[in-house]
This record gives sequence, structure tokens and C-alpha cells, in this order.
Amino acid sequence: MKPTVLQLSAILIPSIRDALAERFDLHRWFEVQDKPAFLAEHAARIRAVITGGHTGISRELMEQLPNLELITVNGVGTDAVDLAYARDRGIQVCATLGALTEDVADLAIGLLLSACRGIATSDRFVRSGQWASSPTPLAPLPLARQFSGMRIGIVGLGRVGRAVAVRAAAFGCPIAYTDLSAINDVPYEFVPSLLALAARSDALIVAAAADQAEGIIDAAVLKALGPEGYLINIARGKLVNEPDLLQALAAGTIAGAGLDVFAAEPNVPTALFANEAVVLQPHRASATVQTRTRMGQMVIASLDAVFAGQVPAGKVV
Ligand code: 8YV
Repeated sequence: MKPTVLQLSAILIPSIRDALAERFDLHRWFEVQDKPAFLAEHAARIRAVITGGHTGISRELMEQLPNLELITVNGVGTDAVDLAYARDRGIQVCATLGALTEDVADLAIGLLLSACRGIATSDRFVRSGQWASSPTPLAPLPLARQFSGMRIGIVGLGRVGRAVAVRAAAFGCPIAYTDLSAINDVPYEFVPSLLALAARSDALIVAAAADQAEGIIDAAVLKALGPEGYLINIARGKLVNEPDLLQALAAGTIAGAGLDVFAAEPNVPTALFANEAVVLQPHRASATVQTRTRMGQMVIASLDAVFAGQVPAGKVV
């Protein structure tokens, strides 16, 4: 009999979807209408859950799956899974570590470039016909901020943070970082205090894990970043105090922001929509065909491993 697997978030790659459906007795939670009835019928058979990094799994649902052996996260963030409870229950948790590093770092640079150079704003300027209709074509668009050579501060020098650093260094940007402690094998300057890092950076790029941190980018950090500074977040929305960020952007006490993640996705504060200093993305940093295929293959491999009694790659718990 095929092992029963519950899928909590959508997978967009057809070949991965087909492979999952072929190998497992697969149930898509987001398509289930009557969830209590579904659980009454299937809960005891469910041996594994597939979920997304942002979606995770509620403690309440974990408690209703008595024979759960594995939570496989189609992503790198495990902050939306109660790891301590999983550990207590002997449920393994794994993630697609390393699969999406390059894409997320690419988008971080893309957001910063776009925010500094006003790429999205200029695109809207051309599309709306303003360039052609304006008597002094460039007047409505302010001059942009140069990206090359900006002093970059990276918050969290894990896989993604390092990949961001390599890219920014290629643009001639001096790099400094903060983390829980200094990292020996990198040529970048370690700044223990986030506040001090913000004060000496032209752009702060948030690439930290959110398992144990919340609201670390707050009013004080944004003030230290200052009116010429940019904030980029490709990690988790909850790492930034969103009301403080809205306030700073509205008051112009930072220069701009590039955001792929938000506190209450998919709800984005509407105050951001009209703010040309901000570039917005709908949590898409890993959303390329290549990366999502690799992630899907890792998810399948983790299920195969656990059902064969082996340790899955990317095991976190
Ligand atoms: C994905 C993520 O969008 O890796 C993560 O933790 O949040 C993102 O890469 C998500 O996991 C897709 O399922």
C-alpha cells in the first residue's frame, strides 16, 4: 500500500505533482472542503506532511495526526513548524536546504537594484505613456541612487547571506555583516551590533532565519540606517517591525525598501502601494522553474528516505 501523505501547500511543477501522486496516497489539504470529516477518516493513516516554508503546520494539526513521522518543508524556513514539539514526538522535520540559495540571493540584489535605480517606477512611467506625453521627459522622475559601491550590511550570514555577499562584492560593494557570532572563513567585516551595522550601511539586507527572532528591524535600526539607507527583506516579514517600517517610509527617514516578504502574507499594508520608494514582490524569491523543480525533487527524496527507514537529507529535527 502506498504511504499516505498530506500536502498543505501547492506545488507548481507538473512533473513533481505527477510524481507525488504516483508514489503516494496523496491528499491536498487546501482542496479539502470538510476538514473535520477528512481528519476523522484519514488522520490515523497520515505518515508525512508536505508544506511550504511560510505555511508550516499548526501545532493543532500536528496534534491530530497521531502517526506522523515526517514534516518535509518545501523551502528552507522552518520557523512555522513547532520544532520542539516535533522533537518531543519523534517527528522528523527536513527542509530543502541549499536548493534555493542562488535564487533568493539573486532576488535580493534585484530588489536593491530596483529600489535604488527606480526600475519599477520607471517601468510604470513608460507604460503609462508619461514619458511620451511629458514636455520635459525626465523631469517627473528624480535621479536615481547609484548601486555599485554601496556599503552593504547583511543581517544573517547563512547560505543566502553569503550568496548575497558574493554578488554584492562583484558590484564593488564593501560588505559587513552581523550574526550570532563572527564567521571565520569569510573576508567580510563582522559587526556584532545590528544597530551599528545599520548606521554604517547604505543598504541592510535581511537574510536571517526567523526561528528565534522577531521584529529585530525596528524604529531604532531604521533610524540608524538613515534617510539615505535602503532596507531589503527576502527572509521573513516578522523579522521587521512592519508599523515601524511603514512609519519610516512615510516620513522619508529611510530612502526606500525592497520587500519580498511581509508580516501577514498575502496581506500587504496598503500604505505601501502608493509609495514609489518601495519595490514589492509576492514572496517569490525561490519561484523559478529550476529551483522549484530541485526543491520538489528533494521533497520526494525525503519522503522516499523516511519510508525506507533512512535519514532524509536536509534534516533539521
Ligand atoms: C517558498 C520560503 O516560497 O524557503 C522558504 O522558507 O519561504 C520560500 O522559499 C516556500 O517555501 C514555497 O513553498
